[in-house]
Amino acid sequence: MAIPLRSEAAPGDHGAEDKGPQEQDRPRKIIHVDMDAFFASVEQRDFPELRGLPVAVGGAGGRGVVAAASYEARMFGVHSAMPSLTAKRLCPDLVFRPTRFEVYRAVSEQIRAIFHRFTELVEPLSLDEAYLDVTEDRAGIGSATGIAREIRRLIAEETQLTASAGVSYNKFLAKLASDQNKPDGLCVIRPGEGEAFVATLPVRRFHGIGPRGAEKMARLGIATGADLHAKEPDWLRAHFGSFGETLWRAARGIDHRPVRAHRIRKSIGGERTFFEDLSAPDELRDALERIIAIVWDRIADKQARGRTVTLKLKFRDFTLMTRARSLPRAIAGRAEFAALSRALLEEQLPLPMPIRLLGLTLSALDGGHEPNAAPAPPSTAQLALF
Ligand code: TTP
Ligand code: MG
Ligand code: MG
Repeated sequence: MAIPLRSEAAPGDHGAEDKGPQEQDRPRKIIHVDMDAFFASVEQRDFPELRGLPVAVGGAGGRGVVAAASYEARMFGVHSAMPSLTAKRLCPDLVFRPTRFEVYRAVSEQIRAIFHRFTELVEPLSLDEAYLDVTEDRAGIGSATGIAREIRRLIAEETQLTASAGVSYNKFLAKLASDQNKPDGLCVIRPGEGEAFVATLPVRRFHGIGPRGAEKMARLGIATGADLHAKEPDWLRAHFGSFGETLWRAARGIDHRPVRAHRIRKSIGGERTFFEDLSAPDELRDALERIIAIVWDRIADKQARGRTVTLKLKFRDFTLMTRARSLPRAIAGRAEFAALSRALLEEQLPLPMPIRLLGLTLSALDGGHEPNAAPAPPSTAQLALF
């Protein structure tokens, strides 16, 4: 049973079905590695005068957003995705640096090369993190924990940056574990310990539960994994639909998703399911703008180029509609991507019925595939699940 922590597959994600039954019983050893304050740490590494200072990477201007915050900045409450003006108010001495994507990308390649010394089963989730399946101990190190230690040591040695790692028997737990002792931390969740570990955590730490999902849960009296564990499957299904089953398993530390290396990427997209169905044109336009921003960030992150934009609408009655526009050449940039997306929506207005989901995809990608491309991250696109 797949456990993508969301209710709908994102465009470009080609399912997360399990391996055959013979594979399912085999306990896995999974490591999740994630760089600490990634962009900000790279800046502090390359500009020693920034070390020890609160640093934010991103646009400092009126509409800028913090992409990454150094741990010094986080002490003031500054974090990723915060408007830069808010960050500056919280931390007047905050130093802003522009993003240097080429450098982050180069470090990302370095760390992926390190991962591949230990296993071919590497699934990057973004530039700074990946899942590794080290069930087969190719390097003969003796334990997954030993491999994680070695990886952290090599990253420090070869990039002069720190990473945190989580070791466990599935992806869901390994990711929670890598976050547990950040920065520069290691955490191991052994077989039998998953359920108890999850019980203590606030549900907002679960990969796939965005701020709005956490809010909805809070309204329903669910703050921690233990609260979630106490709910019956029927109750979860009634309140969360198909996602309820995923939540039931998450509360028990169960996740059967395999680590997927070498994905062939055919598209990049994102979509959003709304808490309340939308029909007012201005609400739809606002929602579209948010999705444009999310999807364009991903396109920029992957440096993808494509010719086709597809708008996806799911109506209240669950009928699906897609409308696409293609250019004879790759889309030139964000403005053109946004203009095509807006035109696709405007053509559909007024809608025959309120919608529950809106999505955008870029396809007909240059090159067609990217070895080891990151899958559509299960959480960030599906920002608010409910
Ligand atoms: P994260 O791994 O989420 O965060 P981080 O590495 O900055 O900090 P942590 O120590 O908690 O892992 O993201 C990796 C990089 O991706 C981050 O440095 C900047 C970028 N990023 C954005 O550009 N926007 C965002 O909203 C987030 C969350 C990250
Ligand atoms: Mg990180
Ligand atoms: Mg990360």
